[in-house]
Amino acid sequence: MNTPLAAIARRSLALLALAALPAVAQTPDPRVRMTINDGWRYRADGVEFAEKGWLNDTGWERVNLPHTWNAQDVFDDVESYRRGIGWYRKRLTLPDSLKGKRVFLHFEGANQTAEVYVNGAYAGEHAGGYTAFTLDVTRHLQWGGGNEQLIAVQVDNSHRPAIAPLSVGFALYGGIYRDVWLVATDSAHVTLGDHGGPGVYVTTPRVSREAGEARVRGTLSNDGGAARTLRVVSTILDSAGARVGEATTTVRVPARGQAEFAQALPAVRAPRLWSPDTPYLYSVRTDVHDGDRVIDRVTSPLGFRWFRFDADSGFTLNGRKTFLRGTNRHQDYQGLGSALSNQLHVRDLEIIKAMGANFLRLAHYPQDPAVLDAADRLGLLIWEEVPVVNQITVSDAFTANSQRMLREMIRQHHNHPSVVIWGTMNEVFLWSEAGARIARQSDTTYMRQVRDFARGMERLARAEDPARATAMAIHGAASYDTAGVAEIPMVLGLNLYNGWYGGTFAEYGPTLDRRHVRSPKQAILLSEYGSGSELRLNSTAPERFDHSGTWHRMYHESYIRQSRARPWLAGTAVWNQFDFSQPHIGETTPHMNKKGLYTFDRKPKDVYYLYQANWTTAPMVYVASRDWSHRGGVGATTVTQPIDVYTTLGSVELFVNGKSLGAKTPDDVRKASWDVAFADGDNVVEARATGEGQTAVDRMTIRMDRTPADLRDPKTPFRELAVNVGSNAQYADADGLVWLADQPYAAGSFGSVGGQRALMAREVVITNTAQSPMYATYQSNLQGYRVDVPDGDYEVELRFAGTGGVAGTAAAGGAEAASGGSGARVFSVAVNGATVAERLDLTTRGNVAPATTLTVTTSATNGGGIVVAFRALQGQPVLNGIRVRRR
Ligand code: GCB
Repeated sequence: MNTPLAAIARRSLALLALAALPAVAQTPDPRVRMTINDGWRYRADGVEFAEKGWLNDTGWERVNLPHTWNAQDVFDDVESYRRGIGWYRKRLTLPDSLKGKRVFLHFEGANQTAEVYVNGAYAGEHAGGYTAFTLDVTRHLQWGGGNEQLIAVQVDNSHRPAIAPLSVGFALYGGIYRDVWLVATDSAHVTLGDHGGPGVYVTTPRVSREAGEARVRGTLSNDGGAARTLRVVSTILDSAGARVGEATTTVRVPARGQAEFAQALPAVRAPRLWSPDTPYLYSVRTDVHDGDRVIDRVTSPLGFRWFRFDADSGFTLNGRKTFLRGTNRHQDYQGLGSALSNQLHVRDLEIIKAMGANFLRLAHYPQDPAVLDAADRLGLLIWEEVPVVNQITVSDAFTANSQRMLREMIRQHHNHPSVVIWGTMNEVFLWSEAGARIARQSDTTYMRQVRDFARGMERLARAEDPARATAMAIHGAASYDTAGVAEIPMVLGLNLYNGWYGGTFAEYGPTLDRRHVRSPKQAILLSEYGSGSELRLNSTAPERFDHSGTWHRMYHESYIRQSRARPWLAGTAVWNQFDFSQPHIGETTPHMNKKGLYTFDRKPKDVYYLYQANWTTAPMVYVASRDWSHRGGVGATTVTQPIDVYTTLGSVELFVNGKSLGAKTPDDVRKASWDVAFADGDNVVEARATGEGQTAVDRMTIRMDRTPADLRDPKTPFRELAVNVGSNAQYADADGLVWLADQPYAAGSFGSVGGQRALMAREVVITNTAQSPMYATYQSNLQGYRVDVPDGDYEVELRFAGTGGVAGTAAAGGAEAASGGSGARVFSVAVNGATVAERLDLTTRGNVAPATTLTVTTSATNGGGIVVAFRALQGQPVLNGIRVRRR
């Protein structure tokens, strides 16, 4: 026990032993807390005199909080979403009972700057969109005449060089997007103005299986005109609410002043330890007494646990080596943007927990208090970080704001036993100071400035909270080492995308190993890894960047395997649990990052069950084909394609249409695979898993639309064929059609003539279609496309998209696609010799690629099938999709 605290503890009036404590007294909470989320008025853009009572706001939009003005436009707009000012107003009637009390407004989050006015007067402001702030508004309140108050808040999410984040791959949704609280207290109270924090801070300096010691420190404020002598009673309650121990301290608080207190609570014998498996929560109730009256109360969560990060042994919790099985979470949600209800926040954490995770990185910013509460209760260890992402601004203001955010995050979430890591920054060398994406930093001055900034953040985090580890996440750039930045945090987070943005996933393990050698004193955590996937893209020959669910699963299977082989690794965190909005990115679905294990509207992708099979123990089996339940394929009588099954059990047998394909033992990532000969139409697939007296069954129907290998095979009269041109993956569209993977033309079948498979550049946004995944790949510079249908009348649909003003990149298996560079693409199109477009102009500027369809009728005669021919006039011809239907 350190000496000053010991002294304080000795001065405490009472340190009671457990058994002696009477039952907990049910004194009501003297503090008034209520949300004021409902009935706001909102208006976009700046409004003069918006804070004034006389301004008529009846024409403003009615909104309830949480609210963001960007829930939709992050997807609508190609160039940008609205970043600017929004005004909120609310009229609030206070009960007479609050007269004479101190009244505060507590904003859980407003992105990213907020100026608050009460009854026309400026009450305070806050910069930074992810941390809470509390304002004492007592002096602005008006009593009498109905006690109606006007709260007006100007929120602004414009780019500000002095406020992190600067350039990011996620939407900076503007608005008051978390709860707002009204808090009323006695004129003497636990201090509320401490960086938005609770004013009471609980630590557990010594915890073992035998005893858990808790300490409480805090500050009392006295806003009255006379000094007061108050008693602070902190009581440990167990999860059933029974008193376990308590400490009382007398504090004299000067008039209009503050006084600190510190208490050492009696050690809890044989404490129930907190861990992800048994998230046992005590709480500390801190009551402030004035004579017989309890005048204020703050309740803090308390969990007894201890942990350690170590370079060679990874992470240890309560003395046991624990691999951090983790994931990352952004806070946005389809249709809502960042304005989620607490229930949805909690549901996200339940999804993560049900996957078997024990660790969650809140990337890239502090999240809703409901998230931290849920992590405590469900048992998820937390890495929380401030939004210093990609780059810094070299300025005193940026440094001061970043440090303030860090302090706010730590104080606000300090008491949560789930938190083990405070993160200070993410990939800070991804962009240069000037805002250019960089591979290697060459500006040594900037590098030194970043290092100094990082050191400042590190010092602050360690001083604020010596009980937690610090971390930063870095990417592959050498600058972190040359600038001396990588060595700063206690835990080094690596964001590795081998097998997605480049290389193969087999390179992941060796990359980790090199870092372990290079950073022998730091615990290493894989803070991000992931690949993108669209629900309806799948492949029998998956490859990097194809966005197929198949590659997604292979990627994660490989990372699970390689991570497991490195016992020194502290843990891993998937990027990302949920698809999230990423403005300025095209890929397969515009403005979306599709690396989620779940979709944006919270539907599990097949890969989620890979994790569940590996990370949980309850009997489960899952046929990993929900994302590929409608398949297409080429075959003479049946189509043979793989089926993967994940299970926690020791053996699994697969039945297709009632016939057993045999039992298998799942491999090291709990997967068993079969090649299945699918019949035309619906196939019932059932997996039955058994092991240790347990069983689990999963059944689903897979529809197979077979295309005969020979399109003129009379046994299967030709009806329709659709091809996802340029792609190795097939695409099942929402209208019930499967666009097959592309192939080079083979006589009797279909395919491209000439051409190179290519992929839209990442920045290019495909517009004018609901089927963007189909357009993300194409054939470039092709001469033609052939489909050897039998003689007859046909409708031919050709799907095109320009490629934006940027060069496309080669699809993984293909040659480098030459592109029009300027985006110029003009060519003629002929179908069976008839010109259907003389000058098809797909020239596009900027990063926009509108989709276009050309539908024509034609006849196949004399066994010639359908021949589509292209002739370049400017740039190179492209084709993204083709569909041929018999009339
Ligand atoms: C990263 C970033 C993260 C991105 C992710 C990606 O390294 O830290 O913010 O979203 O990569 O998907 O590219």
